[in-house]
Amino acid sequence: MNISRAETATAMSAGVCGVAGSFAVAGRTPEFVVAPVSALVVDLTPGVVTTTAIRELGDWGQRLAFGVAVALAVGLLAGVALGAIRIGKRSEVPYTAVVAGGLASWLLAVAATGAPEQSLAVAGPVAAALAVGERGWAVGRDVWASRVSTSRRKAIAALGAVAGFAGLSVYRGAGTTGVESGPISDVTSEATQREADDLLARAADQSLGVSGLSGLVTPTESFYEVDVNNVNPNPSDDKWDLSVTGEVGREVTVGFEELTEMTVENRVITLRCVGESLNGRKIDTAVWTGVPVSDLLDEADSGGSENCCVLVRAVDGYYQEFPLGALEDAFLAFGMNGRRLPRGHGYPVRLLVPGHWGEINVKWVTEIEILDEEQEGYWEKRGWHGTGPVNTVAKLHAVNRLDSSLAGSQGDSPGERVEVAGHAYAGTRGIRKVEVSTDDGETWTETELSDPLPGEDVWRQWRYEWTASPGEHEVVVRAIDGEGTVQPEEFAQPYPSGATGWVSRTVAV
Ligand SMILES: Nc1nc2c(c(=O)[nH]1)N[C@H]1C(S)=C(S)[C@@H](COP(=O)(O)O)O[C@H]1N2
Ligand SMILES: [Mo]
Repeated sequence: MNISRAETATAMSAGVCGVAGSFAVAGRTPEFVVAPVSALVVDLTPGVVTTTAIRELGDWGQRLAFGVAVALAVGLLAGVALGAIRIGKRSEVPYTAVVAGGLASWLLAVAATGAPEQSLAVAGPVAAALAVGERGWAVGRDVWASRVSTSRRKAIAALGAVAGFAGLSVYRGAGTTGVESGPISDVTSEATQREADDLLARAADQSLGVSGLSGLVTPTESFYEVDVNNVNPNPSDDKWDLSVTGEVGREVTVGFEELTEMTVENRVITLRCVGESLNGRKIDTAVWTGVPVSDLLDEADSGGSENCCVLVRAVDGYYQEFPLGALEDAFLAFGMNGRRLPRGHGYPVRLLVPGHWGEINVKWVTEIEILDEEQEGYWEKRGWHGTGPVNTVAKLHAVNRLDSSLAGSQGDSPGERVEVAGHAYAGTRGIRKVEVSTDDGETWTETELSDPLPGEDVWRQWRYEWTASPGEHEVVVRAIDGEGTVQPEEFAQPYPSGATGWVSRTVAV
């Protein structure tokens, strides 16, 4: 069976236009046709491949997976279009291919996304591309005939139109973000809003204000984000609920409104991903607003000591298992930095488990199942050990040459005033001290620490300043946690249990 160039070009154009049209309408939401394809790609990728990609490619691994999904979706729709062209060829009725292609691509998109209306944005452009193909390449009985050639000018115009449409769609879709998050006072009391705002002000106030060092609370838009899927769920308040199931006295389900009517608190909590490199930046802090999980657990009567653990499930198919004990201090957050949780961080409600690696801080949480036997969670199935408490770390993120006029008290001493700074975090163990060495670990000095913010699970900033003589200095930093334990020196990669070791950096003066 011969496929002409005109047919291939038309089918590919239909594929591109279908995906582009979908993006223009749905943006990066689950209604975008690529979303289910991407989820499938992620799901079918073996754990070793995922883990290697995380190690070798970092965030690019995820972009690559998304690129593959886009290509697959284009290919799938092109295949549908090609089938439609085939049918059209056998029919005497004009525009059979257009109708067949439009209908088939709509059905496919509905099957994939479950969104009939948005799927019209796939079918329309596919049909349009087929119509342009049929009208543009050849007219009359020889439609789609393999030897019919077209003028170069027509071909270029058609490709230009496809590219233009795709460009406009990307531009339009990029602005479609799903839920918009208003202030928490939309769903809770003004007093809670004020308290959150006060905590934010206090964090800003207590930040050491070192140039190049982020504050004690991370602005929401720069808070790191880790998702197993490339497209985040987009649940609404009224469709969302959370159930406590499994080994419980009684199953309990709460809707969003009910949850916000429970005892609401603000908490400052730091999150850190087990997959981040030793001096990486997948660690951040926010003021969270929500309710203690223990209130729900009591209601469900989950207390039995025969129960070891819990399995927490989310809208995106993510699930994590961890000890029941850790859940008892956990928090169900619906606010972040004084505003509703943004979609990327788990709208409408996420779990926060103090002192534990980010991975069990399940976003878009929907079910807490109490288990009497252990199971493996999403990342543990892929070889990670990230359900426990975080490792202690002191980061070194800022190195500043200070204005020499500030070094006045040093008189004529040769060298330069140098400031080094970073954050230190030890989960609920807390940070007691951070020490720095400017001679590769020979001697150690205590650094200045930011005043602690309220909360059990909050990082601190550290800062140190000295006069460095000309030459190279190996600066090393280590934290001592609230129990007096020095951060272990031995280096380990993030995989599988989180990075360990002391961060060091060469400072040349
Ligand atoms: N439902 C769901 N929850 C999730 C994830 C996810 O992919 N899906 N990623 C986890 C991981 S690995 C981390 S480190 C944290 C990151 O939270 P953040 O994106 O709000 O920073 O969320 C955790 N919770
Ligand atoms: Mo993570």
